[in-house]
Amino acid sequence: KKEIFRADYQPPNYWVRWVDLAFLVEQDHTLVSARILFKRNRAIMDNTLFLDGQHLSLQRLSIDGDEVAVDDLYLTDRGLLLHDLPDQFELRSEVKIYPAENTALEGLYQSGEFFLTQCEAEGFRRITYYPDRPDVLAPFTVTIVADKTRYPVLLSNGNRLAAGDLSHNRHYCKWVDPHPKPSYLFAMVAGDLAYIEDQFTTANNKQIQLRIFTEQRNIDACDYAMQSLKNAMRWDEERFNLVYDLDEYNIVVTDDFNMGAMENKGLNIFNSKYVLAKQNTATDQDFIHVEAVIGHEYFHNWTGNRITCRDWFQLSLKEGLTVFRDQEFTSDQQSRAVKRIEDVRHLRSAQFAEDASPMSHPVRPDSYIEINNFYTLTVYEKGAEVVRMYHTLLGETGFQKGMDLYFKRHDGTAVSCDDFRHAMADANQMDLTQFGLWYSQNGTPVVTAESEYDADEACYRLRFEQHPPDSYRGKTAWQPMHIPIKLALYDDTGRPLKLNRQSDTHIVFELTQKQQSLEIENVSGRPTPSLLQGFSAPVRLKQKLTFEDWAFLAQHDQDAFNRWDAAQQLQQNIILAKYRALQDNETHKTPKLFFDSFRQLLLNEKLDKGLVALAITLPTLQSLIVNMDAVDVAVLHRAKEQLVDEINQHLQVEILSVYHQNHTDEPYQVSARQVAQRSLKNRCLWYLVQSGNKEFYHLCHQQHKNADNYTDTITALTLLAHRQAPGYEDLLADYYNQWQEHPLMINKWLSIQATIPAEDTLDRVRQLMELPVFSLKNPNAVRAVLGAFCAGNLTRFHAPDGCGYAFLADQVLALDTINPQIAARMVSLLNDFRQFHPDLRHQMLSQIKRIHAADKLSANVFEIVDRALQ
Ligand code: BAL
Ligand code: ZN
Repeated sequence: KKEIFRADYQPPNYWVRWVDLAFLVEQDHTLVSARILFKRNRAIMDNTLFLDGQHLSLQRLSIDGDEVAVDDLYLTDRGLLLHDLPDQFELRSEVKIYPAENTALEGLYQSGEFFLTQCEAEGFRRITYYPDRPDVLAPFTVTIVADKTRYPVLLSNGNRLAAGDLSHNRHYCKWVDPHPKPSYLFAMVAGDLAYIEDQFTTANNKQIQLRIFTEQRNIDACDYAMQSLKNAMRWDEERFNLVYDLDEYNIVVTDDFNMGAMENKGLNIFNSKYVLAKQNTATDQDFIHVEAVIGHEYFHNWTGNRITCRDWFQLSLKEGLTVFRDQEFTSDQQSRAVKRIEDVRHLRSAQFAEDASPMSHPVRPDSYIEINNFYTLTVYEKGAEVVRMYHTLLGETGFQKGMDLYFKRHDGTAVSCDDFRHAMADANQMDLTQFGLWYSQNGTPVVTAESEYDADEACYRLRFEQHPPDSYRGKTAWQPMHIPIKLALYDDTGRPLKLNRQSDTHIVFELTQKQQSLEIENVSGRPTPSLLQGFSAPVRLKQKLTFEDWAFLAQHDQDAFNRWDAAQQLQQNIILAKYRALQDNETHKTPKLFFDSFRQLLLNEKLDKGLVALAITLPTLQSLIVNMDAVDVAVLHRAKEQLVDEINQHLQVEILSVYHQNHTDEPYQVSARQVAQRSLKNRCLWYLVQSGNKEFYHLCHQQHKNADNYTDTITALTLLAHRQAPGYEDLLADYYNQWQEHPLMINKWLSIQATIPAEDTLDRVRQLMELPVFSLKNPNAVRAVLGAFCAGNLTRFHAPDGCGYAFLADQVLALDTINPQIAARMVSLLNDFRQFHPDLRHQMLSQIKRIHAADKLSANVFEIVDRALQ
């Protein structure tokens, strides 16, 4: 289990000029023949070459036509070392692989009756011997030969060049990808798949053939994904001036996938969760996720594929940037305010937790044992925040200038995060040296803000100070970062003040020193500050605002994000006050101002309803825990429930009326307006059902029965099941009978039950895992049961007797022999052990130790538990 360091990067000894691959696909094995042209890297005087290769059965190998006996090779279970090589040579090899036995879902594997690949990050080495590293780029041709009846569809990257019949009922298909690419972007598929097709005409008037392939039973659920693809292609042309560069764009859908989707050049492979969506099978959120992930993979064509990563430490170069791009796409298609709030809500609960955990790492990590453990919220979501900060500092025009220069300099190459930063800096003649710390320093910086109003001078001063995160683990002393703080000030009527000579009502203050002050003159009364608007930097902001200040901002802030955040702060303050009171056996009385503020938001008809729905949604336990120490989960849960009860006591009439106002019989559409309306309505229903009142159970049953869309049906079913309201078991049974042949639908059914907050849920979970619809081999099912139970049912996972932790550890150990990537994801659910009460923390740690001590742990799981114990 070797640790790999960023500082040890060496360019390759040999480049690859050309790759020809041939696959002979049989039911029980596949023969892979490779012809690879190598050319020495003149910058390096070394004529040895290491070819990665794992789980390959080497049949033969030749160099420039000379056969090398397999016994004479330096062959290990990691690859093949070649010596004394000429400056240029042709390597030919033939290996045998067994895709049907590949449960790790990396390399070539089987899903249902078809074969497909997943190569990022290091799956290609399970297909053939190759320098499997992202800085080796080559054009590929691929020929696939297979039985025509079993595998009528044969796909690979690029454009289809030829196809035809062969003897013995076989056929072949030949693909050419002219764009040099690293091996992680290779893909192939062989199977009996149906498809839908469409065309897209690019800005330069080229017709692109678009196809989505899936098993026949799902063919009617791909239309939304196809429309999303066309929207994404148009959007990338309009917003970024980026045009598609092949004749074809193919997407293949599978139920068996470790990730969400994969951006292989010209041949994306998608987890079915992010393609299949119909009115009666997908929620609004499912539709929005489909659009976002289709966009994300498409956007990778330029940010990831045309310009790729020099090494895996630079992963955020493509992922942070592409997440930023998909966030912008969704913001332009849906509600910008809602999208921003949802993204930040996720960042602050989950990424901040990662940043504070033993797995804390910089956006550009310095070392890893298993790269798959670094496809993290930090690399992706915090990486996207870093890109967003360039945008905040440079503005849209400056940012686009930076992007243009980035493409001009680096198209067709493999580069680093620093190359991106330099392009942004040079295009704008700006010094972004200090900004580079966002890539190298781990943890979430803390910013404190204090204010002072001088009535005599009519001057308002804001004093900021930045502090290192507790989890900082760099080798050098922590340095102050370049932090953009977007801000506004409001007078007591809620009007924004003019902050400078240009009369701007908001500015971006650049905090670059440890302490720094901002003075605003001609301020005629003490204003209320709205800091870090739009969450302009991924920091923990600590400011001394009163309950009244937060209520004021919740009512007046023109920045939608900060308005929502103010409402959250009020809710959080109350829940924490109740938590402390419960611990001290006292009662806490919620101030009237809280209910007034809540009512104002709930009944505000001028606001985006999606924003109202979010503003009246209480913080999740997870988002509270991340800001607390020694958490007693059961007490925290009770504190939140108390607040829900009080909201119901004070505002049930209003909540019911908002429910009815928004419960319309308009035909279903996934429009931003309707999505917002449904989210508000269903949040109201949540409150009503939480009251335990039979009348509202009835209302929920009615919604379940009469809904014309899956959002309303599944919301009602979930609410009834979570309350274990009369009739819920029958509804669950009916659901199972209707959908048992549809894995995505069954996964939702599994998740609903895994998140029932009842004493016996763990027993239920164990029973669910015995059903034929569940398999540890299927990552979506694992996430739906194990992931949902451990991350979405905190009171049960953190049961005081530790049974939740022991259960997770058992499953991790079983999974590790099947699919180490998914096992590592699951064991990471113990990573926030430091946040909890010692009674819980010790039990979490003892399960981590138990896993650590197990025999034959994968590198994936080992790295996570080993870090936890350091
Ligand atoms: N590159 C792995 C999947 C994704 O981020 O698109
Ligand atoms: Zn990506």
